[in-house]
Amino acid sequence: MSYKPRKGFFMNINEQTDTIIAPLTPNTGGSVALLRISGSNAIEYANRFFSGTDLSDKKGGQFFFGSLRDPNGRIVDEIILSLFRSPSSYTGDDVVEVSCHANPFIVDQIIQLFLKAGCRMAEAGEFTKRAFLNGKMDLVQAEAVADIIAAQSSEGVKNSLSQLKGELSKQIQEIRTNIIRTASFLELDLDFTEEDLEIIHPTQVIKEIEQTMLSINAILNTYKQGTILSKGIDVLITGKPNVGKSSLMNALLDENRVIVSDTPGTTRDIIHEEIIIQNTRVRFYDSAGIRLTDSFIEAEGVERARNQFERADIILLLVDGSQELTYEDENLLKTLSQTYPDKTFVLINKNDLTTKSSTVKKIETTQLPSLSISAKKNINIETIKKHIIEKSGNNKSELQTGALLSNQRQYQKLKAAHSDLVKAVTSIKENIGYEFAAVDLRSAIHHLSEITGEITTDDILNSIFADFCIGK
Ligand SMILES: Nc1nc2c(ncn2[C@@H]2O[C@H](COP(=O)(O)OP(=O)(O)OP(=O)(O)O)[C@@H](O)[C@H]2O)c(=O)[nH]1
Ligand SMILES: [Mg+2]
Repeated sequence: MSYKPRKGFFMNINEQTDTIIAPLTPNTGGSVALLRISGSNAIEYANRFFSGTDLSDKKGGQFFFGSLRDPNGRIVDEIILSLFRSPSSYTGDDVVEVSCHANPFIVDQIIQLFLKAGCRMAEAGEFTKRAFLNGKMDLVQAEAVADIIAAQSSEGVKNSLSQLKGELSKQIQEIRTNIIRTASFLELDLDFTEEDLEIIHPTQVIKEIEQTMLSINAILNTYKQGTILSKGIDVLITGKPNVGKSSLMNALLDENRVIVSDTPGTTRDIIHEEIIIQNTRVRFYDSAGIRLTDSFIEAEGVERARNQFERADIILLLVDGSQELTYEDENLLKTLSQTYPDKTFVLINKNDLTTKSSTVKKIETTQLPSLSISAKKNINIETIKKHIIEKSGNNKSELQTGALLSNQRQYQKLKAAHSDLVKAVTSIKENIGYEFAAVDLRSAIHHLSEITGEITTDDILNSIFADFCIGK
Protein backbone atom coordinates (compact mmCIF):
# COMPACT_ATOMS: atom_id res chain seq x y z
CA MET A 1 0.00 0.00 0.00
CA SER A 2 1.31 3.47 -0.74
CA TYR A 3 0.94 6.05 1.97
CA LYS A 4 -0.15 9.52 1.07
CA PRO A 5 0.30 12.01 3.90
CA ARG A 6 -2.77 14.14 4.52
CA LYS A 7 -0.62 16.85 6.06
CA GLY A 8 -1.35 20.38 5.01
CA PHE A 9 -5.10 20.03 4.90
CA PHE A 10 -5.47 20.70 8.57
CA MET A 11 -5.26 23.85 10.58
CA ASN A 12 -2.78 23.22 13.33
CA ILE A 13 0.54 22.21 11.80
CA ASN A 14 2.42 22.40 15.14
CA GLU A 15 0.07 19.86 16.55
CA GLN A 16 1.33 17.43 13.91
CA THR A 17 5.04 18.19 13.99
CA ASP A 18 5.58 18.20 17.77
CA THR A 19 7.30 15.17 19.20
CA ILE A 20 4.83 13.55 21.57
CA ILE A 21 5.05 10.97 24.35
CA ALA A 22 2.59 8.79 26.27
CA PRO A 23 2.55 5.49 28.09
CA LEU A 24 0.78 2.76 26.09
CA THR A 25 0.17 0.62 29.16
CA PRO A 26 -1.91 1.47 32.26
CA ASN A 27 0.07 2.80 35.21
CA THR A 28 -0.76 0.02 37.60
CA GLY A 29 0.02 -3.66 37.60
CA GLY A 30 2.13 -5.76 35.27
CA SER A 31 5.88 -6.05 35.23
CA VAL A 32 6.68 -4.08 32.09
CA ALA A 33 5.44 -0.67 30.95
CA LEU A 34 5.61 0.60 27.40
CA LEU A 35 6.06 4.23 26.37
CA ARG A 36 5.90 5.65 22.87
CA ILE A 37 7.69 8.76 21.62
CA SER A 38 6.62 9.87 18.15
CA GLY A 39 7.81 12.78 16.01
CA SER A 40 10.77 14.11 14.08
CA ASN A 41 12.92 14.54 17.23
CA ALA A 42 12.05 11.21 18.83
CA ILE A 43 15.33 9.49 17.94
CA GLU A 44 17.48 12.50 18.80
CA TYR A 45 15.87 12.86 22.25
CA ALA A 46 16.16 9.14 22.97
CA ASN A 47 19.84 9.24 22.00
CA ARG A 48 20.51 11.87 24.68
CA PHE A 49 19.46 9.55 27.50
CA PHE A 50 20.12 6.08 26.14
CA SER A 51 23.52 4.58 26.83
CA GLY A 52 24.17 1.35 25.07
CA THR A 53 24.02 2.14 21.37
CA ASP A 54 24.29 5.29 19.29
CA LEU A 55 20.90 5.35 17.59
CA SER A 56 21.61 8.10 15.09
CA ASP A 57 22.73 5.84 12.26
CA LYS A 58 20.72 2.77 13.18
CA LYS A 59 18.09 1.40 10.86
CA GLY A 60 14.46 1.14 12.00
CA GLY A 61 12.75 -2.09 12.96
CA GLN A 62 15.38 -3.02 15.58
CA PHE A 63 15.51 -3.09 19.34
CA PHE A 64 18.37 -2.37 21.70
CA PHE A 65 19.09 -3.12 25.33
CA GLY A 66 20.70 -0.45 27.49
CA SER A 67 20.20 1.98 30.30
CA LEU A 68 18.37 5.23 30.37
CA ARG A 69 20.23 7.97 32.26
CA ASP A 70 19.21 11.45 33.35
CA PRO A 71 21.37 14.47 32.35
CA ASN A 72 23.45 13.97 35.53
CA GLY A 73 24.32 10.48 34.41
CA ARG A 74 22.14 8.84 37.08
CA ILE A 75 20.48 5.65 35.90
CA VAL A 76 16.69 5.83 35.59
CA ASP A 77 16.08 2.25 34.43
CA GLU A 78 17.37 -0.59 32.33
CA ILE A 79 15.27 -0.64 29.23
CA ILE A 80 14.64 -2.18 25.85
CA LEU A 81 14.35 0.47 23.19
CA SER A 82 12.57 -0.22 19.88
CA LEU A 83 13.39 2.01 16.95
CA PHE A 84 11.09 2.72 14.01
CA ARG A 85 11.93 5.13 11.23
CA SER A 86 9.38 7.16 9.26
CA PRO A 87 7.25 6.06 7.47
CA SER A 88 7.54 2.48 8.77
CA SER A 89 5.99 3.01 12.17
CA TYR A 90 2.51 3.00 13.69
CA THR A 91 2.13 6.77 13.37
CA GLY A 92 4.23 7.17 10.24
CA ASP A 93 6.65 9.45 12.20
CA ASP A 94 10.01 8.45 13.62
CA VAL A 95 9.08 6.45 16.69
CA VAL A 96 10.96 5.21 19.74
CA GLU A 97 9.28 2.82 22.12
CA VAL A 98 10.68 2.25 25.59
CA SER A 99 9.95 -0.92 27.56
CA CYS A 100 10.81 -0.24 31.18
CA HIS A 101 9.96 -1.74 34.56
CA ALA A 102 6.33 -1.04 35.37
CA ASN A 103 6.93 1.12 38.40
CA PRO A 104 4.89 4.34 38.23
CA PHE A 105 7.88 6.34 39.57
CA ILE A 106 10.11 5.04 36.80
CA VAL A 107 7.47 5.67 34.14
CA ASP A 108 6.98 9.20 35.44
CA GLN A 109 10.73 9.92 35.51
CA ILE A 110 11.11 8.79 31.91
CA ILE A 111 8.19 10.95 30.82
CA GLN A 112 9.71 13.94 32.67
CA LEU A 113 13.07 13.40 30.92
CA PHE A 114 11.46 13.53 27.50
CA LEU A 115 9.19 16.45 28.39
CA LYS A 116 12.23 18.47 29.51
CA ALA A 117 13.99 17.55 26.27
CA GLY A 118 11.14 19.13 24.29
CA CYS A 119 8.39 16.52 23.94
CA ARG A 120 4.82 17.20 24.90
CA MET A 121 2.26 14.73 26.26
CA ALA A 122 0.21 13.07 23.54
CA GLU A 123 -3.49 13.81 23.61
CA ALA A 124 -6.17 11.10 23.60
CA GLY A 125 -5.99 9.19 20.34
CA GLU A 126 -3.17 11.35 19.01
CA PHE A 127 -0.94 8.47 17.88
CA THR A 128 -3.78 7.07 15.80
CA LYS A 129 -4.76 10.53 14.57
CA ARG A 130 -1.20 10.94 13.30
CA ALA A 131 -1.39 7.55 11.64
CA PHE A 132 -4.50 8.80 9.83
CA LEU A 133 -2.97 12.18 8.93
CA ASN A 134 0.18 10.47 7.67
CA GLY A 135 -1.96 8.27 5.42
CA LYS A 136 -1.17 5.04 7.28
CA MET A 137 -4.84 4.21 7.66
CA ASP A 138 -8.26 5.61 6.81
CA LEU A 139 -10.89 6.71 9.32
CA VAL A 140 -12.73 3.39 9.34
CA GLN A 141 -9.48 1.70 10.30
CA ALA A 142 -8.67 4.36 12.90
CA GLU A 143 -12.08 3.90 14.51
CA ALA A 144 -11.51 0.14 14.50
CA VAL A 145 -8.43 0.66 16.71
CA ALA A 146 -10.63 2.07 19.49
CA ASP A 147 -13.23 -0.62 18.89
CA ILE A 148 -10.75 -3.48 19.24
CA ILE A 149 -9.92 -2.34 22.74
CA ALA A 150 -13.54 -1.73 23.71
CA ALA A 151 -15.09 -4.79 22.02
CA GLN A 152 -17.42 -6.73 24.30
CA SER A 153 -17.13 -10.16 22.67
CA SER A 154 -14.49 -12.29 21.01
CA GLU A 155 -16.39 -12.00 17.71
CA GLY A 156 -16.41 -8.24 18.22
CA VAL A 157 -12.63 -8.26 18.47
CA LYS A 158 -12.47 -10.33 15.28
CA ASN A 159 -14.78 -7.91 13.51
CA SER A 160 -12.78 -4.83 14.54
CA LEU A 161 -9.58 -6.55 13.45
CA SER A 162 -10.99 -7.18 10.00
CA GLN A 163 -12.08 -3.52 9.85
CA LEU A 164 -8.54 -2.57 10.83
CA LYS A 165 -7.24 -4.72 7.99
CA GLY A 166 -9.36 -2.54 5.72
CA GLU A 167 -12.12 -4.97 4.70
CA LEU A 168 -14.97 -2.56 5.37
CA SER A 169 -13.02 0.31 3.82
CA LYS A 170 -12.54 -1.76 0.69
CA GLN A 171 -16.28 -2.38 0.34
CA ILE A 172 -17.04 1.30 0.84
CA GLN A 173 -14.36 2.34 -1.64
CA GLU A 174 -15.86 -0.01 -4.24
CA ILE A 175 -19.31 1.52 -3.77
CA ARG A 176 -17.84 4.99 -4.03
CA THR A 177 -16.00 4.09 -7.24
CA ASN A 178 -19.23 2.76 -8.74
CA ILE A 179 -21.11 5.94 -7.93
CA ILE A 180 -18.28 8.08 -9.33
CA ARG A 181 -18.50 6.04 -12.53
CA THR A 182 -22.27 6.51 -12.84
CA ALA A 183 -21.95 10.19 -11.95
CA SER A 184 -19.31 10.78 -14.61
CA PHE A 185 -21.65 9.35 -17.27
CA LEU A 186 -24.35 11.72 -16.09
CA GLU A 187 -21.99 14.71 -16.14
CA LEU A 188 -20.81 13.76 -19.62
CA ASP A 189 -24.39 13.42 -20.77
CA LEU A 190 -25.11 16.88 -19.39
CA ASP A 191 -22.09 18.28 -21.31
CA PHE A 192 -23.59 17.03 -24.54
CA THR A 193 -27.21 18.10 -23.95
CA GLU A 194 -26.82 20.85 -26.57
CA GLU A 195 -25.87 18.29 -29.21
CA ASP A 196 -28.82 16.11 -28.23
CA LEU A 197 -26.46 13.19 -27.80
CA GLU A 198 -27.45 10.55 -25.30
CA ILE A 199 -24.41 9.14 -23.49
CA ILE A 200 -26.29 6.86 -21.15
CA HIS A 201 -29.89 5.70 -21.18
CA PRO A 202 -32.00 6.49 -18.07
CA THR A 203 -32.87 2.82 -17.53
CA GLN A 204 -29.16 2.02 -17.45
CA VAL A 205 -28.52 4.79 -14.90
CA ILE A 206 -31.35 3.55 -12.72
CA LYS A 207 -30.08 -0.02 -12.96
CA GLU A 208 -26.58 1.01 -11.89
CA ILE A 209 -27.78 3.12 -9.00
CA GLU A 210 -30.17 0.44 -7.76
CA GLN A 211 -27.34 -2.09 -7.86
CA THR A 212 -25.26 0.24 -5.71
CA MET A 213 -28.18 0.70 -3.32
CA LEU A 214 -28.29 -3.06 -2.84
CA SER A 215 -24.61 -3.09 -1.92
CA ILE A 216 -25.13 -0.27 0.57
CA ASN A 217 -28.12 -2.04 2.06
CA ALA A 218 -26.10 -5.21 2.50
CA ILE A 219 -23.63 -3.26 4.65
CA LEU A 220 -26.35 -1.36 6.53
CA ASN A 221 -27.96 -4.68 7.39
CA THR A 222 -24.85 -5.80 9.24
CA TYR A 223 -25.10 -2.88 11.68
CA LYS A 224 -27.31 -4.56 14.26
CA GLN A 225 -25.06 -7.56 14.60
CA GLY A 226 -21.99 -5.38 14.38
CA THR A 227 -23.04 -3.25 17.34
CA ILE A 228 -24.00 -6.29 19.38
CA LEU A 229 -20.56 -7.73 18.78
CA SER A 230 -18.85 -4.54 19.82
CA LYS A 231 -21.09 -3.36 22.65
CA GLY A 232 -22.73 -6.52 23.97
CA ILE A 233 -26.45 -7.18 24.39
CA ASP A 234 -28.80 -5.22 26.64
CA VAL A 235 -31.63 -7.36 28.01
CA LEU A 236 -34.50 -5.72 29.88
CA ILE A 237 -36.58 -7.76 32.33
CA THR A 238 -40.01 -6.20 32.56
CA GLY A 239 -43.51 -7.03 33.78
CA LYS A 240 -46.03 -5.91 36.38
CA PRO A 241 -45.05 -5.99 40.10
CA ASN A 242 -44.43 -9.31 41.85
CA VAL A 243 -44.29 -11.58 38.78
CA GLY A 244 -40.74 -12.65 39.63
CA LYS A 245 -38.49 -10.25 37.70
CA SER A 246 -35.87 -9.99 40.42
CA SER A 247 -36.01 -13.74 40.97
CA LEU A 248 -35.32 -14.20 37.27
CA MET A 249 -32.45 -11.72 37.40
CA ASN A 250 -30.88 -13.75 40.21
CA ALA A 251 -31.44 -17.01 38.35
CA LEU A 252 -29.83 -15.63 35.19
CA LEU A 253 -26.84 -14.30 37.13
CA ASP A 254 -26.73 -17.44 39.23
CA GLU A 255 -26.43 -15.42 42.44
CA ASN A 256 -28.68 -13.60 44.89
CA ARG A 257 -27.86 -10.20 43.56
CA VAL A 258 -31.24 -8.45 43.94
CA ILE A 259 -33.85 -8.49 46.68
CA VAL A 260 -36.82 -10.74 46.12
CA SER A 261 -39.97 -10.48 48.23
CA ASP A 262 -43.65 -11.20 48.02
CA THR A 263 -44.43 -7.51 48.52
CA PRO A 264 -45.25 -5.96 45.14
CA GLY A 265 -43.07 -2.95 44.37
CA THR A 266 -39.89 -4.34 45.95
CA THR A 267 -37.59 -3.20 43.18
CA ARG A 268 -37.54 0.57 42.86
CA ASP A 269 -34.56 1.46 40.70
CA ILE A 270 -33.19 -0.18 37.65
CA ILE A 271 -30.37 -2.55 38.53
CA HIS A 272 -27.99 -3.99 35.98
CA GLU A 273 -25.40 -6.73 35.99
CA GLU A 274 -23.54 -8.44 33.22
CA ILE A 275 -22.41 -11.94 32.44
CA ILE A 276 -20.63 -13.55 29.53
CA ILE A 277 -22.67 -16.03 27.50
CA GLN A 278 -20.89 -17.79 24.64
CA ASN A 279 -18.17 -15.13 24.42
CA THR A 280 -20.69 -12.30 24.37
CA ARG A 281 -21.24 -9.75 27.09
CA VAL A 282 -24.90 -9.70 28.11
CA ARG A 283 -26.20 -6.95 30.40
CA PHE A 284 -29.43 -7.72 32.30
CA TYR A 285 -31.60 -4.89 33.60
CA ASP A 286 -34.05 -5.63 36.42
CA SER A 287 -36.60 -2.86 36.59
CA ALA A 288 -39.37 -1.73 38.87
CA GLY A 289 -42.68 -3.45 38.13
CA ILE A 290 -44.78 -1.51 35.65
CA ARG A 291 -48.17 -0.54 37.03
CA LEU A 292 -50.76 0.49 34.53
CA THR A 293 -53.28 2.22 36.71
CA ASP A 294 -55.52 4.90 35.26
CA SER A 295 -53.05 7.54 36.29
CA PHE A 296 -50.31 5.65 34.50
CA ILE A 297 -51.00 7.61 31.34
CA GLU A 298 -49.77 10.77 33.03
CA ALA A 299 -47.11 9.14 35.14
CA GLU A 300 -43.49 9.77 34.36
CA GLY A 301 -43.22 6.00 34.54
CA VAL A 302 -44.64 5.79 31.01
CA GLU A 303 -41.78 7.77 29.60
CA ARG A 304 -39.25 5.81 31.61
CA ALA A 305 -40.66 2.48 30.51
CA ARG A 306 -40.78 3.58 26.89
CA ASN A 307 -37.11 4.60 27.07
CA GLN A 308 -36.20 1.26 28.57
CA PHE A 309 -38.08 -0.61 25.85
CA GLU A 310 -36.45 1.48 23.15
CA ARG A 311 -32.91 1.01 24.42
CA ALA A 312 -33.08 -2.72 25.07
CA ASP A 313 -31.86 -5.17 22.44
CA ILE A 314 -34.10 -7.86 23.93
CA ILE A 315 -37.13 -7.50 26.22
CA LEU A 316 -38.08 -10.35 28.56
CA LEU A 317 -41.71 -9.79 29.49
CA LEU A 318 -42.57 -11.77 32.59
CA VAL A 319 -46.07 -12.81 33.61
CA ASP A 320 -47.22 -14.95 36.52
CA GLY A 321 -48.54 -18.10 34.82
CA SER A 322 -50.22 -19.33 37.99
CA GLN A 323 -52.62 -16.39 37.84
CA GLU A 324 -55.13 -14.99 35.38
CA LEU A 325 -53.67 -12.15 33.34
CA THR A 326 -54.62 -8.75 34.69
CA TYR A 327 -55.29 -5.54 32.83
CA GLU A 328 -51.65 -4.56 33.49
CA ASP A 329 -50.28 -7.78 31.92
CA GLU A 330 -52.56 -7.46 28.92
CA ASN A 331 -51.66 -3.84 28.39
CA LEU A 332 -47.95 -4.66 28.40
CA LEU A 333 -48.50 -7.63 26.06
CA LYS A 334 -50.44 -5.43 23.67
CA THR A 335 -47.93 -2.55 23.74
CA LEU A 336 -44.92 -4.80 23.22
CA SER A 337 -46.50 -7.00 20.54
CA GLN A 338 -47.40 -3.86 18.62
CA THR A 339 -44.19 -1.88 19.04
CA TYR A 340 -41.41 -4.41 19.56
CA PRO A 341 -42.59 -7.81 18.30
CA ASP A 342 -39.09 -8.69 17.11
CA LYS A 343 -37.30 -8.25 20.38
CA THR A 344 -39.91 -9.32 22.94
CA PHE A 345 -39.83 -12.76 24.56
CA VAL A 346 -42.70 -13.64 26.91
CA LEU A 347 -41.78 -15.73 29.93
CA ILE A 348 -44.62 -17.48 31.70
CA ASN A 349 -43.20 -17.73 35.20
CA LYS A 350 -43.96 -19.84 38.27
CA ASN A 351 -44.50 -23.09 36.34
CA ASP A 352 -43.64 -24.99 39.53
CA LEU A 353 -47.23 -24.05 40.47
CA THR A 354 -50.21 -24.94 38.29
CA THR A 355 -50.21 -22.89 35.11
CA LYS A 356 -53.54 -21.35 34.08
CA SER A 357 -54.43 -22.45 30.56
CA SER A 358 -56.44 -19.27 29.97
CA THR A 359 -53.26 -17.27 30.60
CA VAL A 360 -51.28 -19.33 28.09
CA LYS A 361 -54.06 -19.01 25.49
CA LYS A 362 -54.15 -15.23 25.76
CA ILE A 363 -50.39 -15.06 25.34
CA GLU A 364 -50.55 -17.28 22.27
CA THR A 365 -52.94 -14.85 20.58
CA THR A 366 -50.25 -12.13 20.68
CA GLN A 367 -48.03 -14.35 18.47
CA LEU A 368 -45.02 -13.33 20.53
CA PRO A 369 -42.55 -16.16 21.21
CA SER A 370 -43.00 -17.48 24.74
CA LEU A 371 -41.54 -19.96 27.20
CA SER A 372 -42.77 -21.53 30.41
CA ILE A 373 -40.23 -21.10 33.24
CA SER A 374 -39.72 -21.03 36.97
CA ALA A 375 -37.32 -18.37 38.21
CA LYS A 376 -37.51 -19.73 41.72
CA LYS A 377 -36.88 -23.39 40.81
CA ASN A 378 -34.45 -22.62 38.00
CA ILE A 379 -36.50 -24.23 35.23
CA ASN A 380 -35.64 -23.31 31.61
CA ILE A 381 -33.19 -20.57 32.56
CA GLU A 382 -30.54 -21.93 30.16
CA THR A 383 -33.13 -21.89 27.35
CA ILE A 384 -33.61 -18.16 27.92
CA LYS A 385 -29.87 -17.61 27.56
CA LYS A 386 -29.83 -19.66 24.39
CA HIS A 387 -32.68 -17.60 22.97
CA ILE A 388 -30.80 -14.36 23.72
CA ILE A 389 -27.68 -15.53 21.92
CA GLU A 390 -29.65 -16.87 18.96
CA LYS A 391 -31.57 -13.61 18.67
CA SER A 392 -28.34 -11.64 18.57
CA GLY A 393 -27.02 -13.80 15.75
CA ASN A 394 -23.88 -14.54 17.76
CA ASN A 395 -24.34 -18.28 17.66
CA LYS A 396 -23.24 -18.45 14.03
CA SER A 397 -19.88 -20.13 14.01
CA GLU A 398 -18.69 -18.06 11.09
CA LEU A 399 -19.39 -14.41 10.59
CA GLN A 400 -20.44 -13.50 7.11
CA THR A 401 -17.58 -12.52 4.89
CA GLY A 402 -16.33 -8.98 5.18
CA ALA A 403 -16.41 -6.80 8.22
CA LEU A 404 -19.64 -5.76 9.88
CA LEU A 405 -20.58 -2.15 10.37
CA SER A 406 -20.38 -1.34 14.07
CA ASN A 407 -19.87 2.38 14.27
CA GLN A 408 -22.74 4.84 14.52
CA ARG A 409 -20.99 7.64 12.65
CA GLN A 410 -20.26 5.35 9.73
CA TYR A 411 -23.83 4.00 9.82
CA GLN A 412 -25.35 7.51 9.64
CA LYS A 413 -23.14 8.51 6.70
CA LEU A 414 -23.92 5.33 4.83
CA LYS A 415 -27.63 5.84 5.39
CA ALA A 416 -27.30 9.41 4.13
CA ALA A 417 -25.56 8.14 0.99
CA HIS A 418 -28.37 5.63 0.49
CA SER A 419 -31.08 8.27 0.69
CA ASP A 420 -29.15 10.42 -1.81
CA LEU A 421 -29.33 7.49 -4.22
CA VAL A 422 -33.07 7.06 -3.58
CA LYS A 423 -33.52 10.73 -4.48
CA ALA A 424 -31.40 10.36 -7.61
CA VAL A 425 -33.46 7.42 -8.84
CA THR A 426 -36.70 9.28 -8.14
CA SER A 427 -35.67 12.33 -10.12
CA ILE A 428 -34.54 10.23 -13.10
CA LYS A 429 -37.82 8.33 -13.04
CA GLU A 430 -39.69 11.63 -12.94
CA ASN A 431 -37.73 12.65 -15.99
CA ILE A 432 -36.70 16.05 -14.67
CA GLY A 433 -33.25 15.91 -16.20
CA TYR A 434 -29.93 14.54 -15.03
CA GLU A 435 -28.92 17.77 -13.25
CA PHE A 436 -30.70 16.87 -10.04
CA ALA A 437 -29.57 13.27 -10.04
CA ALA A 438 -25.98 14.43 -10.60
CA VAL A 439 -26.22 16.64 -7.50
CA ASP A 440 -27.57 13.73 -5.45
CA LEU A 441 -24.82 11.40 -6.63
CA ARG A 442 -22.20 13.99 -5.73
CA SER A 443 -23.73 14.22 -2.28
CA ALA A 444 -23.61 10.42 -1.93
CA ILE A 445 -19.94 10.41 -2.93
CA HIS A 446 -19.32 13.11 -0.34
CA HIS A 447 -20.94 11.06 2.42
CA LEU A 448 -18.93 7.97 1.50
CA SER A 449 -15.73 10.01 1.44
CA GLU A 450 -16.48 11.18 4.95
CA ILE A 451 -16.74 7.59 6.15
CA THR A 452 -13.22 6.70 5.14
CA GLY A 453 -11.87 10.20 5.71
CA GLU A 454 -11.01 11.27 2.14
CA ILE A 455 -12.99 14.32 3.10
CA THR A 456 -12.91 15.42 6.68
CA THR A 457 -12.66 18.47 8.90
CA ASP A 458 -10.85 19.26 12.13
CA ASP A 459 -14.18 19.11 13.93
CA ILE A 460 -14.95 15.59 12.74
CA LEU A 461 -11.45 14.41 13.59
CA ASN A 462 -11.48 16.00 17.02
CA SER A 463 -14.78 14.39 17.92
CA ILE A 464 -13.62 10.97 16.71
CA PHE A 465 -10.27 10.98 18.47
CA ALA A 466 -11.62 12.52 21.67
CA ASP A 467 -13.24 9.15 22.36
CA PHE A 468 -9.87 7.41 22.36
CA CYS A 469 -7.80 6.94 25.47
CA ILE A 470 -4.38 8.52 26.00
CA GLY A 471 -1.69 6.34 24.47
CA LYS A 472 -3.73 5.16 21.50
N1 LIG B 1 -43.65 -20.34 43.17
C1 LIG B 1 -42.87 -19.45 42.57
N2 LIG B 1 -42.71 -18.24 43.12
C2 LIG B 1 -41.92 -17.35 42.51
C3 LIG B 1 -41.22 -17.66 41.30
N3 LIG B 1 -40.53 -16.58 40.93
C4 LIG B 1 -40.74 -15.65 41.87
N4 LIG B 1 -41.56 -16.08 42.82
C5 LIG B 1 -42.02 -15.38 44.02
O1 LIG B 1 -42.76 -14.22 43.63
C6 LIG B 1 -42.56 -13.17 44.56
C7 LIG B 1 -42.09 -11.93 43.85
O2 LIG B 1 -40.81 -12.15 43.31
P1 LIG B 1 -39.84 -10.98 42.86
O3 LIG B 1 -38.74 -11.63 42.13
O4 LIG B 1 -39.51 -10.09 43.99
O5 LIG B 1 -40.81 -10.23 41.85
P2 LIG B 1 -40.59 -8.86 41.09
O6 LIG B 1 -41.28 -8.98 39.79
O7 LIG B 1 -39.16 -8.49 41.08
O8 LIG B 1 -41.40 -7.84 41.99
P3 LIG B 1 -41.26 -6.24 42.09
O9 LIG B 1 -39.83 -5.90 42.23
O10 LIG B 1 -42.04 -5.93 43.32
O11 LIG B 1 -41.88 -5.69 40.87
C8 LIG B 1 -41.56 -13.70 45.59
O12 LIG B 1 -42.26 -14.17 46.70
C9 LIG B 1 -40.87 -14.83 44.84
O13 LIG B 1 -40.37 -15.83 45.72
C10 LIG B 1 -41.42 -18.96 40.75
O14 LIG B 1 -40.87 -19.36 39.72
N5 LIG B 1 -42.26 -19.81 41.42
MG1 LIG C 1 -38.18 -6.89 41.81
